[in-house]
Amino acid sequence: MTAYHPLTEEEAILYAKGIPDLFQSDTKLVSREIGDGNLNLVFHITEPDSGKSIILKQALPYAKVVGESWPLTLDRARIESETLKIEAALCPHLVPHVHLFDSDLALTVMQDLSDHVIMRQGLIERNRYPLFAADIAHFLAHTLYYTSDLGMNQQQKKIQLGRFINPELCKITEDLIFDDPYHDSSNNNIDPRIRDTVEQLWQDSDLLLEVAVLREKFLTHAQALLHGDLHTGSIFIRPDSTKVIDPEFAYYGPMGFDIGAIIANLLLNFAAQEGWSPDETEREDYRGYLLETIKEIWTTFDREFRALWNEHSTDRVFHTPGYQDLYMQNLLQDTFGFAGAKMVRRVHGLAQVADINKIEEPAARERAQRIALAIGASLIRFNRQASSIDDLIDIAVKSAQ
Ligand code: SR1
Ligand code: MG
Repeated sequence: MTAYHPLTEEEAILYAKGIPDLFQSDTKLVSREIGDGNLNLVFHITEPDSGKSIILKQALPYAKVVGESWPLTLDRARIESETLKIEAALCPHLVPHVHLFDSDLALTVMQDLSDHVIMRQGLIERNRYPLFAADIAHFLAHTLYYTSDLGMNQQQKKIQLGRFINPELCKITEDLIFDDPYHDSSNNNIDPRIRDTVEQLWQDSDLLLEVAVLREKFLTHAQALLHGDLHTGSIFIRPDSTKVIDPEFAYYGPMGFDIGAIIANLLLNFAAQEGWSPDETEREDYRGYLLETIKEIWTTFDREFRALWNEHSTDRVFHTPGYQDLYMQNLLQDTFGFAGAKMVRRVHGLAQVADINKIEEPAARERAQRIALAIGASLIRFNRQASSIDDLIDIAVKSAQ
């Protein structure tokens, strides 16, 4: 047993050499720490002789984005590796393969996906991913259905839920998404150019009420095992392949939180096209692609989720006439609300997004921030009236005019 300590690049090589059946004995390995996220170390280990490579991901005992003053449980590494295994059993082609998990070092050894790109960067470069909508809808339908009371034994679900109580990571979400952006919190990072609009949100009682309702759902609605942080930085992508990574925020929560997260991040890129596509035709063309993708995600998810329910749910009461339609409508409404909350937090909260922040021209960046805030706030205000994914598309198009 090795006592926990953050590995150096050299130690990561020694660790990798000790993994049975992975590399040749006495081989030369090269190690690079490439973690660019908010929380963890990520070592990329390659064997130049064979071209083989792996990733060692190690949790730090604090939030890297803030520093050692923000301690953070190492148990999130266990939650991440166990979630990846559940997801792999349900959709093996959509997650990285986990070779092993070392609980002493809070370290997961997994498949190297560097032949893919992080989707946020791919979208910033205005690439298109023809399989993405179907892939992510399949991922959402299968992971959410099969970990819920609809798709698994309800007693087993209660036991499984106990393995995914993730209080510290949930607290981050409760604060950074459902609290800080709605008052003058020191965690916020408000661009002075948009402070007027942000302060208006703090006075918007209709909006604040909806955020309180959404927060309560996040706190209490243990519907399914969520990924918990399903933004476009948690997806590795190629035109022919989608891989969902990083489920360290996994817990039992409301399904719409995951669906809303991915839609929110596509809409953030939609807003950011103000800066990335100076040519109006090109901008509207790419925005059209993003909106079509969102629509396809929801419609495919809805179809697959209902099919799983119709074919596999054995609980008599779940087949009560009208119940499924009501359930899916509630899910759509939650998706609107959580998508809105996920957008607002990325504009002036602690953790923002490159789609917007890397726009160099200040006026274009400001326009993107304002569009993102307008879409996010509208989705939150409107969420309980939503009846079709087209309502979301309308809100996005109107907010960008
Ligand atoms: C302190 S962690 C900040 C954010 O990074 C993660 O990706 C989550 O979205 C979290 O809210
Ligand atoms: Mg992450």
